[in-house]
Amino acid sequence: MSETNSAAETAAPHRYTAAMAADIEARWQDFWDAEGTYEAPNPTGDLAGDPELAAKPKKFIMDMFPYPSGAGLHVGHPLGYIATDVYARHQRMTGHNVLHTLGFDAFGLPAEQYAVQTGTHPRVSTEANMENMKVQLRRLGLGHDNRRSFATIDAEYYKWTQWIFLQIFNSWYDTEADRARPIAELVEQFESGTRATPDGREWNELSATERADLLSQYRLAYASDAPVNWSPGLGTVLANEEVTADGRSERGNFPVFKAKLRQWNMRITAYADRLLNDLDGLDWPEAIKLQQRNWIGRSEGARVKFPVDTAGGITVFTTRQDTLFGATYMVLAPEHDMVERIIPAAWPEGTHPVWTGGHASPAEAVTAYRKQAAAKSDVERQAEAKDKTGVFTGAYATNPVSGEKVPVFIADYVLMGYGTGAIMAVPAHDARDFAFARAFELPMRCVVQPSDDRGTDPATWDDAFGSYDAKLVNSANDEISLDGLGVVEAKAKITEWLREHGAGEGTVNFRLRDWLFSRQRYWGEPFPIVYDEDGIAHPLPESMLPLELPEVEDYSPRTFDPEDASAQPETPLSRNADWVNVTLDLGDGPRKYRRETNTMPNWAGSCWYELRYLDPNNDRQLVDPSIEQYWMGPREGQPTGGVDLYVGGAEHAVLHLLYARFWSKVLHDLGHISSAEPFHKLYNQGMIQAFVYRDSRGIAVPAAEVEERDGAFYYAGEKVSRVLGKMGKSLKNAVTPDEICAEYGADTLRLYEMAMGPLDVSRPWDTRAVVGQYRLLQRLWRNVVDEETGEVTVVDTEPGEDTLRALHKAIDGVGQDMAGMRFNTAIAKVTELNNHLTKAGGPLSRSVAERLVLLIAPLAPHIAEELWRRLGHTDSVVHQDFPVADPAYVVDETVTCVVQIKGKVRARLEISPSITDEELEALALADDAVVAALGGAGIRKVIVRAPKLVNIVPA
Ligand code: ANZ
Repeated sequence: MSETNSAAETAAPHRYTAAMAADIEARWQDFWDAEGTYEAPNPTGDLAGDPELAAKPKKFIMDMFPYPSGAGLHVGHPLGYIATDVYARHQRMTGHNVLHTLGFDAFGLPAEQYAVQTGTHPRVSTEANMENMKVQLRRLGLGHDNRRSFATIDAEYYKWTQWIFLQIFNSWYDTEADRARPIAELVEQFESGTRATPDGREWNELSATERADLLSQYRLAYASDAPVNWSPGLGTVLANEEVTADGRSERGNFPVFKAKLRQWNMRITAYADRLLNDLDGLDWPEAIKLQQRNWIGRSEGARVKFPVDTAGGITVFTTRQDTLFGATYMVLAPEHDMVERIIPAAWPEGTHPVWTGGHASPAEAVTAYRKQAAAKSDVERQAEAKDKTGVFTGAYATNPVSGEKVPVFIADYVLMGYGTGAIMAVPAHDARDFAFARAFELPMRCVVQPSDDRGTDPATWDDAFGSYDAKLVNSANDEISLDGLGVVEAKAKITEWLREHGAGEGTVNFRLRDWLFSRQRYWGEPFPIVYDEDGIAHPLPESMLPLELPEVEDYSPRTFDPEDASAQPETPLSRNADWVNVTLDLGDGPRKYRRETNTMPNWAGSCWYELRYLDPNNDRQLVDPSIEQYWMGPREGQPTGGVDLYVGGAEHAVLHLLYARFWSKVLHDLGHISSAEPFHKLYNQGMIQAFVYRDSRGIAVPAAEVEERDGAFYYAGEKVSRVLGKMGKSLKNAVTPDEICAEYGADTLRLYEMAMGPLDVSRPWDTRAVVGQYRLLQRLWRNVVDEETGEVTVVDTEPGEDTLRALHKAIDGVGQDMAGMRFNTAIAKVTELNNHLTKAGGPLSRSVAERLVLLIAPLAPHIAEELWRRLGHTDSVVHQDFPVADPAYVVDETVTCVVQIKGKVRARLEISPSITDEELEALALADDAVVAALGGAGIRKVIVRAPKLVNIVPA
């Protein structure tokens, strides 16, 4: 019977076809649901009383949960979900109690924008989208514990999101104890006088408003009037993390302005050090750790005070206090509030005309320059290659070590939100200061001896000398000399001198800012906060939670001209007077209150969902502590606890992952959870890319209808161009899992997605290649089932030596690959074994057939379940033991294959002499040394000469 013989295909009644796959898959999916096959038991009380569970190690496996978008899934979306499912299934078969489920992240801008576009209420469209996605996902045979699934928009879920908000609101960071504590304990300190109020008055002398204001300087969630990112085009304010490097909104790409608005913030900065230090104990990709470290941005330096005759002094933050003798001018951020205090009425005698910008007075110059600076984003202001602009304030300050008078400028390259918003400029050693000093003809002094041959006169230099690896010069006064010291020693010495002279102190500065936590949106969690008639914020008591989002007619955000920075945001909830104005009894009798009308940002719901999976129906606690301890508690190798494996896209490096870590730490400090980190191991899957075809006008044409002729591409007779890009509806290249399931079955789709390449590398989708995995399953089927009669063909005799070797080698390799998440090479090995068995001919030994089925079960669970049952078993394949290799058969003669990249040998692989070209190619591309040598570069061509040589030509 030949595979290419289509007559045979239709003739054989028991052949594995798409129709048979559909039948098998639907049947087992129903069965698994009905049986609760994937339900993971929780410990009930003490584990000691549950010896069966106590004997099993636990594995908590998670995916970054999806937004229920209206577009539905394309084949790129489930890549990670299939991978975690394969891994989870293998873990189950190796004796773990596995928790794996999937919820929906259903609040937030995308869901709301879709609702606005389609004119339906966000709840209606979101729920419809979730239903649709659930159907799509169920078809893939994902082994989820469905009892544990929920959506962040479920009131029973966001009740606890609100509850956590109140925990954060009701706590403060005790820097001495280095942890969050209940705010009531701070109030006790003020009451008893162990902590003084800022102006020394007694606590009971303060008015209610004064107390509230004071406490809000400590609370971990607080409202404040600070300059925030305001995007009129989106109609809402945004967190720093949601603003792109171009200073626009990540969502929608609208301009973002700095505006002073009263908003809620989370004091994530209190945790900066712990967020940084605890990264060390996490098993995360180094690249993500680095992004978090950079985002937190810890800088060690000093604050130095430069006296100003007219107004006290200006304090700067510097990381190069060693260069203090070289500070020849100062710069304030244009918004700095010292500016008003220092400007004189008129330009001082002899002011350089370039410094005044042509303005008649300092006040005029400052006003004009501020206007210009306000129109720019922080990113634009910091762009390196740009001409430096600024203006003199007319004031001078005194350099505390050189005693020199230095002019004070305002310039937009100094940002208000960093350090103290003021710098000492050292033009000889800082590139930005150098450019500014050149433009404004300011003096420069070399204080670090250049290690190259440029000499010590900065007037002759082309750029600043910024190296740390050099010695100080020109840095002495009557009391102190730094000359001859290295940068590190000089820093220590000058810092000490500054401290002794009350002129400064060593300090650590962070780039991290507090997290802006309110949005002018409808589709989010309402804040459990009301305001009394004096405007004091009160938390709702737990008994009033959840505070449900009211059903309203008009949920649309109010948006404005994207360029109109002066527009004032309007919250959709504020339009509902009945909901906003309420009479409540918060413990002191019925009083009138006004509700907070902002909503929480879409990040809130994903900040703690891992905890709710553990105990989703608990209505007394967010999670039972013993259950949390069981699944997430710290243990050997996981000092801060957390989920055992978390898989998702690398785009969440700072936002979600930083916020979730912060919430974990607060809940941990307050004693609600034992884990101090949410996710112990993080893995970023690659993307499934797709070819985008464009016509001569540059418009994308339907990829499925493009024909290839002699290496060129045609659509409707017209030649089109082809590039690799994202997959999506708008690019007309989306392929849905439903199409592939209909054509081949879900098991084929699963295998194909896992076989495409190493999981963490992006790969192009190729529908034509899917059939390769379909053939594998057909051959597997045919090795066990007679296609004519449907009878199982296995025999009870033991296999020959040759087959035992092939079998045990596969068992050994596949087991290791599964545990290491190298599913592509696992598939290559299963294929190799299956081919060996096909070639050997004759009926399979039962012991071989069973182990073959168990090997493929994590990858293709439906066909495995079907074959397992046909082999006579009455219990599910899902909880069988994964086969164990007999070492005696694993060692085998191998040959060495050389892998070359651009002709250079990069790896040597020990492989079986009978390996096929395809298997060898997969192994070579998955090899660590090869991946490293390619450094993320794409691949143009792979030449394979099995078993000796693979030659890779990078793109
Ligand atoms: C003097 C100096 C000399 C500096 C030198 C650098 C090199 P990081 O490492 O990112 O923390 N700076 C301080 N506050 C600033 C602000 N609000 N806006 C713009 N720049 C600011 O950078 C710290 C350095 O950035 C500080 O050290 C300061 O310039 C500048 F050879 O002070 B330095």
